[in-house]
Amino acid sequence: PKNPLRTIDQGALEMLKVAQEQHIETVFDRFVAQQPQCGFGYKGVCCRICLAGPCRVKTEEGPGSKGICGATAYTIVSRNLVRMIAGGAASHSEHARHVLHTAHAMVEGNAPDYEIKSPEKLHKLASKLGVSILNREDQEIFKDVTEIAYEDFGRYQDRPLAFLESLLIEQRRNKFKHTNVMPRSIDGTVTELMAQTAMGVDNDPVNLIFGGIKGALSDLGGEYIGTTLSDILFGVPEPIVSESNLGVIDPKMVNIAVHGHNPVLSEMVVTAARKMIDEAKKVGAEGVNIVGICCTGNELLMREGVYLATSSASQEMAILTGALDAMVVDIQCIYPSVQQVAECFHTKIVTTEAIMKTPGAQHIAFNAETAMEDAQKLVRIAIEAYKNRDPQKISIPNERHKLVAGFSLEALTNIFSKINPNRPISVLTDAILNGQLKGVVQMAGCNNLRRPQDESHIAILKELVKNDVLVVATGCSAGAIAKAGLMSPAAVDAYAGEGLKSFLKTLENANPQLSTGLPLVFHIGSCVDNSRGIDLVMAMANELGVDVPKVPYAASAPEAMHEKAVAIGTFGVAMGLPVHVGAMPFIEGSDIVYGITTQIAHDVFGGNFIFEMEPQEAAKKILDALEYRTWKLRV
Ligand code: BF8
Ligand code: SF4
Repeated sequence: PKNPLRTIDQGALEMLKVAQEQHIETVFDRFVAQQPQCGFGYKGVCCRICLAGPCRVKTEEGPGSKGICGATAYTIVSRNLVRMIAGGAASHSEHARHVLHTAHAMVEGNAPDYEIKSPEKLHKLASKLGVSILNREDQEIFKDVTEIAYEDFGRYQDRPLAFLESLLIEQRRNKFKHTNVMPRSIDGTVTELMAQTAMGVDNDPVNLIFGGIKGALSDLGGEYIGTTLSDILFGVPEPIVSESNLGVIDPKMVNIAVHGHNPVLSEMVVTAARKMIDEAKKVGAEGVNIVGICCTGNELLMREGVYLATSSASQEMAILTGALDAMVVDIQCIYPSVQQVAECFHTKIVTTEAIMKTPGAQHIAFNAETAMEDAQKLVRIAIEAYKNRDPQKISIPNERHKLVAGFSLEALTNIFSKINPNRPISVLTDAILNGQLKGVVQMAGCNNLRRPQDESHIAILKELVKNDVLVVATGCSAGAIAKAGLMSPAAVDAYAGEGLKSFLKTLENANPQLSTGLPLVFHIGSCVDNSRGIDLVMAMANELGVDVPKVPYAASAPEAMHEKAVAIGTFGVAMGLPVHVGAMPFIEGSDIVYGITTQIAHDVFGGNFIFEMEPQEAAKKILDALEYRTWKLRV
């Protein structure tokens, strides 16, 4: 059938009807058209890393069981997996590098539109990195910090990534040192992995996977650079009220979607839009409405309260409303199809980064030096496009839900400190030890249409909160939850178990300064902000006086899709966490690799993958993993 119900997002469902009526092709059609997907690729046993290939593992035994060079299934599967991790690490780190370039331009005096919004975060980070803060100007301190970050990208001396090291507790630092997976530079590790996995090099699956773990730790280092520097430049998120789903697109306003991941430009677009209301009024609109998609949306939601229009699998739907005047994209998770859909409407797609262009779209190169000017140009493109709207084509779903976001670790710590100022994190760990909470789960990751969009996110979430798990969420998992109206205080009464409910109420009562009730789920940010989750685990391990494998904390990526998600899951395991993944990675072609990721990883790092596609089963397995840890903590 055309467009079967492959989403549970009510806003997206409404727009799918429009797509069908107007015969506009979307990701949901293409998913169907791709079935059945290649069995060799799915199992990870297709190799095309040299021109003798492509080779496939066709038989159990004999010459057909290997590639032309003799590479066996375990070699091919692990090389492919490790290359995905390298791709993820490269992506997150490229994002971080861009934030770093902007920060650096600012301290050099070449980016006048940026400033240090959070000196507190700068001082804290500087101290952790060993940068002196006594009697020094913030600009000078920040300069030293950016230099260390640059070293982290390119260091060749045998010293570990400074940002990563500053994030880790001692036990993890030692573990990574002893297992030889501590990266010394991000760029160096990604390059090394490409070399390690090239034709005729490493074919030992254990050595390859350990290389992958090093790559994943570089990814985490990159994420942490991205998160911390963004916090310094744009502010540390604090609880903030906003709304989500496609109904936030306002027919009376000039609507601009900012889509992708990097806040450096989109932050400026928000500021520019606030100043350009009069220009919008001249074309008959009431103002300029910025809405977010994917992680750029999450970044702006967390810091500015910008509406979150939608998440990855439904990105085309924002254009189908007919009321989106421009979509400004930066990098990652942007479907090439947005331009094709936009051509059916008046919507302008504008790319802004040198490494991300799309045929037919306009490109406005973003420069840190001229950021505000560039941002104004972008807003003006949308204002111009507004004039070309076709009122016949406008149909915006009514779906919009209130939400509370902005839970950085600083914000959480602040909330906990109202109960225990000296040991804030003990508020959380005590609640686990005394049975009020079952533990913490970090829900992360993407949409993957192997199951209906958002279905697994929501099903797993409901099961976890019912069982008194405190859920923190990032990326498109947070998006799914927000769009469904479950990131609101109202959802607490409807879905939380008694323990979680009373925990949240206690926090609320101790925090009368909050202008809103606490939500069912704590939104901790974009995908690079998975590093905030790791920061929280470290704080919990410290508080409990144990290493991470004993902390009742798990991660879940119910609809993992991007290479970045593969990297995140892998560092989660290395960090010592049970990591549920609801979309099978391409490793089933090798029992050995499957065993390494589920068993050996556990023996060495104390974390392991849980591959479970069925959401109810997945929730049960996650709860079991938490329960086991809590039980061990108590005995
Ligand atoms: O970095 S969750 S689909 S938008 S990769 Fe992409 Fe996945 Fe969404 Fe954000 Ni993360
Ligand atoms: Fe085939 Fe080996 Fe070349 Fe891969 S590296 S394509 S298995 S010959």
